[in-house]
Amino acid sequence: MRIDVLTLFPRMFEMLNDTGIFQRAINSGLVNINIHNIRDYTHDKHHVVDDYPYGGGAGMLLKPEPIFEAVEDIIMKVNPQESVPIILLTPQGIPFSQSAARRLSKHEHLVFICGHYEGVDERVRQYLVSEEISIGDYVLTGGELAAMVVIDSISRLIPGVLGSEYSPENDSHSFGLLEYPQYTRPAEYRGWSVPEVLLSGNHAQIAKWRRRQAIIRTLERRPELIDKSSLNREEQELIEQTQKAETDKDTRVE
Ligand code: 6GU
Repeated sequence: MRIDVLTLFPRMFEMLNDTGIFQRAINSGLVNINIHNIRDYTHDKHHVVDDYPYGGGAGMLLKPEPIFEAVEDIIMKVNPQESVPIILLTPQGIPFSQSAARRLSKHEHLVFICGHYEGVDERVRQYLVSEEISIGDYVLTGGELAAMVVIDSISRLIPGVLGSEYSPENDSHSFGLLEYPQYTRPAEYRGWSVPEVLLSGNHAQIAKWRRRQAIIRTLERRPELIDKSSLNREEQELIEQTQKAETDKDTRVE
Protein backbone atom coordinates (compact mmCIF):
# COMPACT_ATOMS: atom_id res chain seq x y z
CA MET A 1 0.00 0.00 0.00
CA ARG A 2 1.16 3.51 -0.76
CA ILE A 3 0.07 6.24 1.65
CA ASP A 4 0.58 9.95 0.97
CA VAL A 5 -0.02 12.48 3.73
CA LEU A 6 -0.39 16.24 3.22
CA THR A 7 0.41 18.23 6.34
CA LEU A 8 1.79 21.51 7.61
CA PHE A 9 3.75 19.59 10.27
CA PRO A 10 5.71 16.80 8.56
CA ARG A 11 7.91 16.23 11.62
CA MET A 12 4.94 14.95 13.60
CA PHE A 13 5.08 11.84 11.41
CA GLU A 14 8.68 10.99 12.28
CA MET A 15 7.47 8.66 15.04
CA LEU A 16 5.88 6.40 12.42
CA ASN A 17 9.33 5.57 11.08
CA ASP A 18 10.87 4.30 14.28
CA THR A 19 8.18 2.57 16.28
CA GLY A 20 6.92 -0.97 16.61
CA ILE A 21 4.39 -2.10 14.05
CA PHE A 22 5.28 0.69 11.73
CA GLN A 23 8.91 -0.11 11.48
CA ARG A 24 7.87 -3.61 10.54
CA ALA A 25 5.27 -2.41 8.03
CA ILE A 26 7.72 -0.01 6.41
CA ASN A 27 10.80 -2.26 6.49
CA SER A 28 8.84 -5.13 4.99
CA GLY A 29 7.90 -2.88 2.07
CA LEU A 30 4.21 -3.65 2.63
CA VAL A 31 3.44 -0.01 3.45
CA ASN A 32 5.14 2.94 1.85
CA ILE A 33 4.40 6.26 3.60
CA ASN A 34 5.22 9.58 1.94
CA ILE A 35 4.85 12.80 3.92
CA HIS A 36 4.40 16.06 1.98
CA ASN A 37 4.57 19.59 3.34
CA ILE A 38 1.60 21.60 2.00
CA ARG A 39 3.83 24.67 2.19
CA ASP A 40 6.05 23.21 -0.56
CA TYR A 41 3.16 23.63 -3.00
CA THR A 42 2.86 27.40 -2.58
CA HIS A 43 4.33 29.76 -5.19
CA ASP A 44 4.70 33.02 -3.24
CA LYS A 45 7.79 34.23 -1.44
CA HIS A 46 6.31 33.72 2.04
CA HIS A 47 4.78 30.29 1.36
CA VAL A 48 1.37 31.35 2.60
CA VAL A 49 -1.02 28.45 3.17
CA ASP A 50 -3.91 30.15 4.96
CA ASP A 51 -6.14 33.19 4.63
CA TYR A 52 -9.07 35.00 6.25
CA PRO A 53 -12.59 33.62 5.76
CA TYR A 54 -14.88 35.50 3.37
CA GLY A 55 -17.74 37.03 5.31
CA GLY A 56 -15.58 37.55 8.37
CA GLY A 57 -15.23 35.61 11.57
CA ALA A 58 -12.46 34.31 13.75
CA GLY A 59 -9.57 32.18 12.59
CA MET A 60 -7.89 31.34 9.32
CA LEU A 61 -8.66 28.78 6.63
CA LEU A 62 -6.34 26.63 4.56
CA LYS A 63 -6.26 27.98 1.00
CA PRO A 64 -7.39 25.63 -1.76
CA GLU A 65 -4.53 26.02 -4.30
CA PRO A 66 -1.63 24.29 -2.49
CA ILE A 67 -3.86 21.37 -1.46
CA PHE A 68 -5.28 20.83 -4.97
CA GLU A 69 -1.83 21.08 -6.51
CA ALA A 70 -0.26 18.68 -4.01
CA VAL A 71 -2.94 16.02 -4.50
CA GLU A 72 -2.90 16.37 -8.29
CA ASP A 73 0.88 16.13 -8.34
CA ILE A 74 0.83 12.92 -6.26
CA ILE A 75 -1.96 11.27 -8.25
CA MET A 76 -0.39 12.15 -11.61
CA LYS A 77 2.99 10.76 -10.56
CA VAL A 78 1.64 7.51 -9.18
CA ASN A 79 -1.26 6.32 -11.30
CA PRO A 80 -3.59 8.83 -12.95
CA GLN A 81 -6.00 6.05 -14.00
CA GLU A 82 -6.72 4.61 -10.59
CA SER A 83 -9.44 5.95 -8.31
CA VAL A 84 -7.69 6.79 -5.05
CA PRO A 85 -9.54 7.71 -1.84
CA ILE A 86 -8.66 11.31 -0.93
CA ILE A 87 -9.38 11.52 2.78
CA LEU A 88 -9.74 14.73 4.77
CA LEU A 89 -9.23 14.41 8.53
CA THR A 90 -11.67 16.75 10.22
CA PRO A 91 -13.90 16.79 13.32
CA GLN A 92 -16.82 17.22 10.87
CA GLY A 93 -16.08 13.85 9.25
CA ILE A 94 -17.86 10.51 9.52
CA PRO A 95 -16.78 8.72 12.73
CA PHE A 96 -13.96 6.25 12.01
CA SER A 97 -14.62 2.56 12.72
CA GLN A 98 -13.08 -0.88 12.35
CA SER A 99 -15.26 -1.49 9.29
CA ALA A 100 -13.91 1.69 7.66
CA ALA A 101 -10.37 0.49 8.48
CA ARG A 102 -11.11 -2.86 6.80
CA ARG A 103 -12.55 -1.18 3.72
CA LEU A 104 -9.62 1.25 3.33
CA SER A 105 -7.03 -1.49 3.95
CA LYS A 106 -8.05 -3.07 0.63
CA HIS A 107 -6.89 -0.07 -1.42
CA GLU A 108 -3.44 0.12 -2.96
CA HIS A 109 -3.14 3.85 -2.52
CA LEU A 110 -4.58 6.34 -0.02
CA VAL A 111 -4.12 10.10 0.30
CA PHE A 112 -4.69 11.86 3.63
CA ILE A 113 -5.10 15.62 4.05
CA CYS A 114 -4.60 16.94 7.57
CA GLY A 115 -6.86 19.91 8.22
CA HIS A 116 -5.60 22.75 10.40
CA TYR A 117 -6.36 26.19 11.75
CA GLU A 118 -10.11 26.75 11.71
CA GLY A 119 -10.67 24.53 8.69
CA VAL A 120 -10.22 24.30 4.95
CA ASP A 121 -11.79 26.12 2.02
CA GLU A 122 -15.06 24.33 1.24
CA ARG A 123 -14.02 23.70 -2.40
CA VAL A 124 -11.41 21.25 -1.14
CA ARG A 125 -14.24 19.22 0.40
CA GLN A 126 -16.55 19.58 -2.59
CA TYR A 127 -14.22 19.01 -5.52
CA LEU A 128 -11.14 17.18 -4.27
CA VAL A 129 -11.88 15.06 -1.23
CA SER A 130 -13.72 11.74 -1.56
CA GLU A 131 -14.43 11.23 2.13
CA GLU A 132 -14.07 13.00 5.46
CA ILE A 133 -13.11 11.12 8.61
CA SER A 134 -13.26 12.10 12.30
CA ILE A 135 -11.75 9.92 15.04
CA GLY A 136 -14.25 10.92 17.72
CA ASP A 137 -16.38 13.62 19.26
CA TYR A 138 -13.67 15.90 20.56
CA VAL A 139 -11.53 18.54 18.87
CA LEU A 140 -7.84 18.17 18.10
CA THR A 141 -5.52 20.99 17.06
CA GLY A 142 -5.02 19.40 13.67
CA GLY A 143 -5.64 16.28 11.66
CA GLU A 144 -2.11 14.87 12.16
CA LEU A 145 -2.74 12.73 15.23
CA ALA A 146 -6.02 11.56 13.70
CA ALA A 147 -4.22 10.61 10.47
CA MET A 148 -1.72 8.54 12.47
CA VAL A 149 -4.55 6.78 14.32
CA VAL A 150 -6.27 5.95 11.03
CA ILE A 151 -3.03 4.89 9.31
CA ASP A 152 -2.10 2.64 12.23
CA SER A 153 -5.45 0.85 12.26
CA ILE A 154 -5.41 0.36 8.47
CA SER A 155 -1.78 -0.81 8.24
CA ARG A 156 -2.17 -3.54 10.83
CA LEU A 157 -4.90 -5.11 8.70
CA ILE A 158 -2.63 -5.50 5.67
CA PRO A 159 -1.68 -9.18 5.43
CA GLY A 160 1.89 -9.75 6.64
CA VAL A 161 2.24 -6.54 8.67
CA LEU A 162 1.50 -8.13 12.05
CA GLY A 163 3.29 -11.38 11.33
CA SER A 164 1.71 -14.75 10.84
CA GLU A 165 1.35 -15.56 14.55
CA TYR A 166 -1.15 -12.74 15.00
CA SER A 167 -4.58 -12.54 13.45
CA PRO A 168 -6.79 -9.49 13.77
CA GLU A 169 -10.02 -11.55 13.70
CA ASN A 170 -10.32 -11.70 17.49
CA ASP A 171 -9.69 -8.00 18.09
CA SER A 172 -12.26 -5.99 19.94
CA HIS A 173 -14.83 -4.62 17.48
CA SER A 174 -14.00 -7.07 14.72
CA PHE A 175 -17.09 -9.17 15.31
CA GLY A 176 -19.18 -6.39 16.82
CA LEU A 177 -18.25 -7.16 20.45
CA LEU A 178 -15.48 -6.06 22.80
CA GLU A 179 -12.74 -8.59 23.45
CA TYR A 180 -13.07 -11.17 26.26
CA PRO A 181 -10.72 -11.08 29.31
CA GLN A 182 -7.32 -12.73 28.83
CA TYR A 183 -4.85 -14.20 31.32
CA THR A 184 -1.27 -15.43 31.24
CA ARG A 185 0.96 -17.12 33.82
CA PRO A 186 1.08 -17.33 36.81
CA ALA A 187 -2.20 -19.19 37.39
CA GLU A 188 -2.42 -17.51 40.79
CA TYR A 189 -1.04 -14.05 41.54
CA ARG A 190 -1.46 -12.39 44.97
CA GLY A 191 -4.33 -14.76 45.59
CA TRP A 192 -6.12 -13.83 42.36
CA SER A 193 -6.74 -16.93 40.28
CA VAL A 194 -7.20 -17.39 36.58
CA PRO A 195 -10.75 -18.64 35.82
CA GLU A 196 -10.82 -22.43 36.15
CA VAL A 197 -12.27 -23.07 32.69
CA LEU A 198 -9.21 -21.56 30.97
CA LEU A 199 -6.97 -24.18 32.61
CA SER A 200 -9.34 -27.04 31.73
CA GLY A 201 -8.10 -27.72 28.22
CA ASN A 202 -11.75 -28.04 27.11
CA HIS A 203 -11.73 -25.91 23.99
CA ALA A 204 -15.48 -25.94 23.44
CA GLN A 205 -16.07 -24.75 27.02
CA ILE A 206 -13.35 -22.12 26.67
CA ALA A 207 -14.85 -20.77 23.45
CA LYS A 208 -18.28 -20.60 25.11
CA TRP A 209 -16.90 -18.83 28.19
CA ARG A 210 -15.07 -16.29 26.04
CA ARG A 211 -18.13 -15.50 23.94
CA ARG A 212 -20.17 -15.07 27.12
CA GLN A 213 -17.57 -12.78 28.67
CA ALA A 214 -17.37 -10.72 25.48
CA ILE A 215 -21.14 -10.26 25.56
CA ILE A 216 -21.22 -9.34 29.25
CA ARG A 217 -18.39 -6.85 28.81
CA THR A 218 -20.02 -5.28 25.76
CA LEU A 219 -23.39 -5.03 27.53
CA GLU A 220 -21.75 -3.29 30.48
CA ARG A 221 -19.57 -0.88 28.56
CA ARG A 222 -20.95 -0.47 25.04
CA PRO A 223 -24.57 -1.69 24.95
CA GLU A 224 -25.14 0.18 21.68
CA LEU A 225 -22.78 -2.27 19.92
CA ILE A 226 -24.86 -5.33 20.77
CA ASP A 227 -27.50 -5.12 18.03
CA LYS A 228 -24.84 -5.10 15.38
CA SER A 229 -23.46 -8.54 16.17
CA SER A 230 -25.12 -11.70 15.05
CA LEU A 231 -25.97 -13.69 18.14
CA ASN A 232 -27.47 -17.16 18.39
CA ARG A 233 -30.50 -17.92 20.55
CA GLU A 234 -28.41 -19.02 23.53
CA GLU A 235 -26.55 -15.73 23.40
CA GLN A 236 -29.77 -13.76 23.08
CA GLU A 237 -30.98 -15.49 26.27
CA LEU A 238 -27.72 -14.67 27.98
CA ILE A 239 -28.26 -11.00 27.17
CA GLU A 240 -31.81 -11.09 28.49
CA GLN A 241 -30.65 -12.76 31.71
CA THR A 242 -27.84 -10.25 32.18
CA GLN A 243 -30.17 -7.32 31.57
CA LYS A 244 -32.76 -8.78 33.94
CA ALA A 245 -30.12 -9.27 36.64
CA GLU A 246 -29.14 -5.60 36.22
CA THR A 247 -32.78 -4.46 36.49
CA ASP A 248 -33.32 -6.59 39.62
CA LYS A 249 -30.22 -5.07 41.17
CA ASP A 250 -31.37 -1.53 40.37
CA THR A 251 -34.85 -2.02 41.82
CA ARG A 252 -33.84 -4.02 44.89
CA VAL A 253 -34.69 -2.36 48.22
CA GLU A 254 -31.60 -2.40 50.48
CL1 6GU B 1 -9.85 14.03 12.15
N1 6GU B 1 -9.33 16.35 13.27
C1 6GU B 1 -9.39 17.24 14.26
N2 6GU B 1 -8.79 18.42 14.14
N3 6GU B 1 -10.05 16.99 15.39
C2 6GU B 1 -10.63 15.80 15.50
C3 6GU B 1 -10.59 14.83 14.51
C4 6GU B 1 -9.91 15.15 13.37
N4 6GU B 1 -11.28 13.75 14.92
C5 6GU B 1 -11.72 14.05 16.12
N5 6GU B 1 -11.34 15.28 16.48
